[in-house]
Amino acid sequence: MTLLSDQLRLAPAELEAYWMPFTANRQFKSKPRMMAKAEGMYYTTVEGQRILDGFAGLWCCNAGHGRKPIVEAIQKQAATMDYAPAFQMGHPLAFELANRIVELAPKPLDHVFFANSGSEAVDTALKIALAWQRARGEGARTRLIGRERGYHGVGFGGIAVGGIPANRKMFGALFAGIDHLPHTLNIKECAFTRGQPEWGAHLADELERIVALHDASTIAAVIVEPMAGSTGVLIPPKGYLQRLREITRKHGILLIFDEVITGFGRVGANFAADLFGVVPDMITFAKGVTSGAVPMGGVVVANEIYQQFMSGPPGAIELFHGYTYSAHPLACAAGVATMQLYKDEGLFERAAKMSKKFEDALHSLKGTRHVIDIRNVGLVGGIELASREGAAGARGFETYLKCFERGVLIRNTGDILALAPAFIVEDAQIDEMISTIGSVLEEIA
Ligand code: PXG
Ligand code: PLP
Repeated sequence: MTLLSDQLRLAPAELEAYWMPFTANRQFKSKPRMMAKAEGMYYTTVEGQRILDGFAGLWCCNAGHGRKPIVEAIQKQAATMDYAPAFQMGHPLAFELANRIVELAPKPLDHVFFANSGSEAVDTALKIALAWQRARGEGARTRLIGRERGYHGVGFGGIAVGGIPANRKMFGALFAGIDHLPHTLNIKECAFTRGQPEWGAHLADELERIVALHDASTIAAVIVEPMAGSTGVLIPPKGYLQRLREITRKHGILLIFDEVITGFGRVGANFAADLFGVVPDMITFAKGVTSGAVPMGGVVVANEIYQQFMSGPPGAIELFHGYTYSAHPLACAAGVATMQLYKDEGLFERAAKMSKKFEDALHSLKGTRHVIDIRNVGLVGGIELASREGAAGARGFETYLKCFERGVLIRNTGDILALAPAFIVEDAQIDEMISTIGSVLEEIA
């Protein structure tokens, strides 16, 4: 059998069937960017062009591409046991991975619920929050608080607490009882800050206003990304997360950190909770848990939350939630091998070490045409461009396309460029990313 994927180029008609996610389908299909191979820091396109990956795929391949220990673990598991039922059964790798994740998580977060993506992880965390409040006799606490410019995936729960207008407006009334904190980006006050801005901790006090409006007895949880990735790399102001922690604790509200991007070394620590010194009640994760090799996500919860459910008759199911593919054997095999590789190669320490060089390189773009702000933490960088009159996002997308033509993969959200290289990135590769972006920005309108 010959497969479409054996061909170098697909005919236009062969591109139709696949409705691509978060993609300009017609633009792509008129000029496809088709990947064929990935190794280390590089992709190769179907035409054979080498592309330096400045974005770890989509914030996920933290150990680099095609890493042998991960590949071999997946191959071995596929040949040994493809699948085991997730409900009322287990397999040792699931327990092993949960233990490895708990070792990395801040105490007292010590139980792991597995899902298959960040979106499912978020849905799971929100449901656990509601169920936990009810289980402890606080069933009136049904409100959930998110934040403007938050991204929590694309499930109904995630878009309800999320704060991206385009991801919400097409999809009806969402669900009731959601409120949002203001986002923390303020270019006027904080442009070109390296790391955490001094300005903005007071924005956390808006939570007190929301609590006063609805009454604490109706609020179950607050969910935020400690560093907002998708909407353009928004770094938390100094003291901001601490204040959110104080206010949520005072009012019996759970605090959820969505660490789908920031987890597993991306910010140069195990989790952003560690870097910023604030421990939430739950952490959602995905992406880096398998270095992007097999889909997986999940939630790490505080011991107190798990224990609240462990009552009732011993034979009873404690939480009516889970996925066919929770703790899928291939994902668990990839996850355990990924944790081991992170440890063996000291990759989180490497991310921390490289972050200084990365910061200096990023900020060298200050003064380049169109650049109005640069933001960074760990191995995450955001470069904000002035928008073209009446064409928001056009300059960012053109920059992304031109960088790709020149062999560097970055990401744009609107007119903000984002970089998030794998932790194996070398100095010269950082320089190549920055010089490519710089030269494209000097050329385009
Ligand atoms: N929470 C956060 C904080 C995320 O960043 C999700 C949840 C959803 O994960 P899944 O696995 O369902 O996609 C994410 C995902 C981008 C980009 O370009 C960001 C994400 C995904 C794809 C692209 O910023 N974040
Ligand atoms: N839809 C139908 C008809 C199903 O039978 C199932 C699972 O059994 C689902 C959806 C949920 O799928 P998953 O468990 O993979 O999330």
